[in-house]
Amino acid sequence: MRVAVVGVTGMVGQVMLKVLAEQNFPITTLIPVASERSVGKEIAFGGSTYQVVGLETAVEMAPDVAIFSAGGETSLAWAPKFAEVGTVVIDNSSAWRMDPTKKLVIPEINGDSITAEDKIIANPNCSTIQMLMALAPLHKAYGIKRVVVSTYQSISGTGVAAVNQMMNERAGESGEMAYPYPIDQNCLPHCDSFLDNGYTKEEMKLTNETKKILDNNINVTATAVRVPVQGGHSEAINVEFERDFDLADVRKMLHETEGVTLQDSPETNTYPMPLYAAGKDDVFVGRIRRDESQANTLNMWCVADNLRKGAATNAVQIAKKLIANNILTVEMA
Ligand code: 11C
Repeated sequence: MRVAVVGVTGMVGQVMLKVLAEQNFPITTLIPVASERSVGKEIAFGGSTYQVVGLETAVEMAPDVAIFSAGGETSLAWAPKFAEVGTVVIDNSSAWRMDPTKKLVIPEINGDSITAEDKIIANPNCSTIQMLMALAPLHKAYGIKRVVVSTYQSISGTGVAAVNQMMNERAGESGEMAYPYPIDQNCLPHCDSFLDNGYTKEEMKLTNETKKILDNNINVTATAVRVPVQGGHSEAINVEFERDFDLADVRKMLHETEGVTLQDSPETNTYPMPLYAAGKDDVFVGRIRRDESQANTLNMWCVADNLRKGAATNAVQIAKKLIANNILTVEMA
């Protein structure tokens, strides 16, 4: 399979290469794609070296799959050009997520909805993916009415400029600011830009993407906060169900969910933390307890590597789903 990775030099692009290699994705040719200033750079992958090409060249090569992590504008302009030459595009940006003609996919939840007609497939936002991995099995069992979520999002979600800002602050040096304020020793209740309703785009992604992926009847209200953690997003999730639940059943269900790891033993201080989720593909869930202030309501804590299951891993899993469901066929040597 000929696979283009668009935005290969970025943070998500680099993790994408790692995940493609780890998951033994059947690549015959890698097409690393980046902006003009990176064209010609060499990328090592799977024992071979590949030269970075520009978008136009990549379209001419008509890859089987193109995984985009190059920002919304690039996706809007270029994904349709790849689709026209028959490439299936898996897009990490927010450009196509809420387009009613495009599928928004977490493979474990709605991966089987993809058909051969879907030429541009959207990867959800990182904070939505990890929350829904934890909520999907519980929705099936008890029916979710409403979710109140507060996020604690790492700076790698913003990109390399934010990592540089925090490292400069820690070193006592000045430099380019990715945020309007210092991030080290601080928390910014501000992820992505503000909207007219007073929420941020990041907060509304949690609301709108949940409705599109899981159930349009679920109401979500969110507060998204940037914290001085380099990698891994955490979420405090309060969820109200239609029906009552048993805590032991909830734990069992999450324990048995593929892609979810239960870490929930207060007696041994066992709970998920971003430091230990780094480099892992699973979503970690713990601190599961009944909300004693309201009927049929649960509190939990959920952590994942935002560049892995929140971005690269989910995208590669979508590509694998296309193969498993015979939407893309791998030619045997
Ligand atoms: C963050 N979730 O952590 C963002 C990063 O809509 O794909 C990804 C933004 C997006 O700030």
